[in-house]
Amino acid sequence: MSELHGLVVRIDAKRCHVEVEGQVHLLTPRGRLFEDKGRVKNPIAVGDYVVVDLDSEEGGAIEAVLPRKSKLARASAGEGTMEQVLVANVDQVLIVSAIVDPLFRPRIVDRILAGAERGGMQARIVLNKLDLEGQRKAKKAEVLAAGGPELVHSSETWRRFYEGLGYPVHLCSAAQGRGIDELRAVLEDKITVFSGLSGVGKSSLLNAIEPGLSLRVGKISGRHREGKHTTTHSSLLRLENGGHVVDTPGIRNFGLFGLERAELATLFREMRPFLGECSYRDCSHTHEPDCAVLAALKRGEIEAFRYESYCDLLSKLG
Ligand SMILES: Nc1nc2c(ncn2[C@@H]2O[C@H](COP(=O)(O)OP(=O)(O)OP(=O)(O)O)[C@@H](O)[C@H]2O)c(=O)[nH]1
Ligand SMILES: [Zn+2]
Repeated sequence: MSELHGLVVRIDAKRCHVEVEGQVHLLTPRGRLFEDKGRVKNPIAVGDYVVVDLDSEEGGAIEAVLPRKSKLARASAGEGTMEQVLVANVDQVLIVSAIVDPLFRPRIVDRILAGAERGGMQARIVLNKLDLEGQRKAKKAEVLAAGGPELVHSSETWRRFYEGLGYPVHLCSAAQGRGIDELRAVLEDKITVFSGLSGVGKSSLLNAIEPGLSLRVGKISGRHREGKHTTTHSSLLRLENGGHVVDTPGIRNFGLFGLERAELATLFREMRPFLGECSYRDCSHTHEPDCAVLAALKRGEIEAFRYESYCDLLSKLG
C-alpha cells in the first residue's frame, strides 16, 4: 500500500489537525518524532506534509514528517538560539501595501522581500486601495510640506520598480473588487502568507477573495521591535480552490532571525551581480573604497530607495 500523506493545518497541545484528501483529522504524532530534535523547538509545524496512519490503535497517528522545502522561523522565546518554526512549506509571500492610507513604505516591503529571498519563497507585491490613488497628489504635497523623507510615487511607478527586479506586482482594490480574480488564481494550490502593515487591507482582500474567510492578524509592525515575542498559534485556512492561507498573528521581522551581516546584500537581487567585485572581501557596501555596489548605485543600476532599505536593515542587524 502506498503511503498516505496529509498537511498539518493546526496544532493543539497534544494533537495535530491534518488535512488528508480534503478532510481534517485529529492525529497524534509518534513519540519518536520528538527525539533528537536538535536546535528546533517544534519538530512538527503547521504547513508540514506528513505521513499518516488513519487506522492506528490511537485513532490516527502521524508517522513521519516529510522534508521541508521552506520554513518561516524565529528565535524561540527564552530559549537562546532555539529555532521555532512558525510555518513550513510556505510557497509564497504576498506583501500587501496601500499607496496612501497608509502610505507605501518601501523599507517594510524590502524587509519582507529579503525575508522571502532568504526562505526561498516566491514574493509578490499587492498594491491595494487603488481606488484611493486620486488622493496621492494631496498626500505628496502634505509629505513635502512636512519635510518628510517618504517617497510618494504612483502605483504604476512602484510597479515598474519592483517588476524590474522580477517581483510580480498586483494592482487591487478590495473596495471595488478590482484585481481580485487575479489574486485568487495566484493562491490556487499554494500555501501563502499575507503580510504587510496594519490597515493595508489584508483581511479585506481575503474577504473579497473568499467571503466568510477571516484572517486574524498577519501584522508586521511599522516600528522595529526586536525581541518581542507574542504567543503564536499558526493555522492554515483552506480556500475553495485548494489554496491555503497562513493565519499567524504577530509575524514580525520574519526571516531575518540570526542573519549574518554579509548575507544581507545577497537578499537584494540587484546587488548580487556586484558582490565579490568589491576591493574588500568583507565589504559592507556602506563606506568602503572601491565598492562595486556603491559604484553601481552611482551609475543608477541600483535604485537609491532599495539601497536605503539595505542600509536600514544592516543597521538593525547590529
Ligand atoms: N478605500 C479602500 N479601503 C480599503 C480597501 N481595502 C481595505 N480598506 C479599508 O482599510 C481598513 C483596513 O482594512 P483591513 O482589511 O482591516 O486591513 P488589514 O491589513 O487586515 O489590517 P490588520 O488586521 O490591522 O493587519 C478598513 O477600514 C478597510 O475597510 C480598499 O481597497 N479601498
Ligand atoms: Zn562593497
